[in-house]
Amino acid sequence: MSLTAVETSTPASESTLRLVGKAEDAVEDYTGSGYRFAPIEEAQVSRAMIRRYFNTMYERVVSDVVIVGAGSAGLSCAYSLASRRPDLKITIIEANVAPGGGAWLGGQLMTAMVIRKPADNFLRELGVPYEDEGNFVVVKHAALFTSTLLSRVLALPNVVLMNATAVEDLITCTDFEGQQRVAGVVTNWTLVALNHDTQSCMDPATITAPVIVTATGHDGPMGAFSAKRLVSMGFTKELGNMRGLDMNRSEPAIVNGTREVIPGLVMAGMELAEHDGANRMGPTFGGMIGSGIKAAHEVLRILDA
Ligand code: 48N
Repeated sequence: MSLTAVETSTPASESTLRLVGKAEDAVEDYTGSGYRFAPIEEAQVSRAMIRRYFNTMYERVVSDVVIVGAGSAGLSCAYSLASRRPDLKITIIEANVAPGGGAWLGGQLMTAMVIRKPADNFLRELGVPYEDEGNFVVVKHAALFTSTLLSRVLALPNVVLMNATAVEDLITCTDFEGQQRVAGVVTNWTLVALNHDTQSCMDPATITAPVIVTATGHDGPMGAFSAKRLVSMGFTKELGNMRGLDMNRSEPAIVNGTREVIPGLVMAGMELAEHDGANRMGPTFGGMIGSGIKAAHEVLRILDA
């Protein structure tokens, strides 16, 4: 095996010249103990991550659309928007390390996911198999829907997902007509956002965009984040507070109610139930899909106005 020095791309004083092999030394041999990887330097791994992450962060401080919350509503919105408008720079901010929100399970930790018609159309668009039960369909495991949706969203070149990142506040401004509007989000890494009372000030960063979609859900450590912030900022008098479970009332109310709640801010999914005081629907997800798609239409209405 010919050995060549691999120099990390740092000044000679810091570089760690190490003798490693070359890519052609990699061997995929499962027959015995002959499997060999191409050589690598630790610095190459760190630099591969750092360069991409911070280049993306730098580039997306001005986005066309920011979507807060990568649950079923936020991801349905992201897919509908990004797949139809490849020209739009869409940045998804998700507080959890794992995106997907509450859509990894059906209900009461059971795995099958119920989706009422006509939201099954979206499953066919994504290529998610299901069992047809007449008025509704069942995806055998919620993770099959959510992982397929997530992979389709992340495969779109104009979408960036910043997970483990929290929206800590909304950016507001006064537009030319003298109207207050939302103009972006204030962000921090979630572990920082959850620890503000353990350190002195750990300031955030910002991402500005002409339209923000907020789909932060109704539960979890930051559920209904923007709805609550609109109240504390005085944009909204009080929270409507989500009502009891009524599947037949809640799903159309949330889909049809998805809208620009204040200039520049479109609200979707279960966060809207908290904002409007709509009923909850429990373990059926067609309303989240429909609300996400409606939010995408709202974004295009605003951007194309
Ligand atoms: O899945 P969720 O919680 O929210 P939705 O609206 O996409 O879907 C709701 C749905 O799962 C239900 O609740 C079902 C239908 N049940 C209804 C019922 O009656 O019980 O996703 C919200 C996402 C989560 O991943 C959060 O981590 C994230 O939003 N999030 C945030 N991300 C960034 N910054 C924040 N401040 C923030 N707050 C929440």
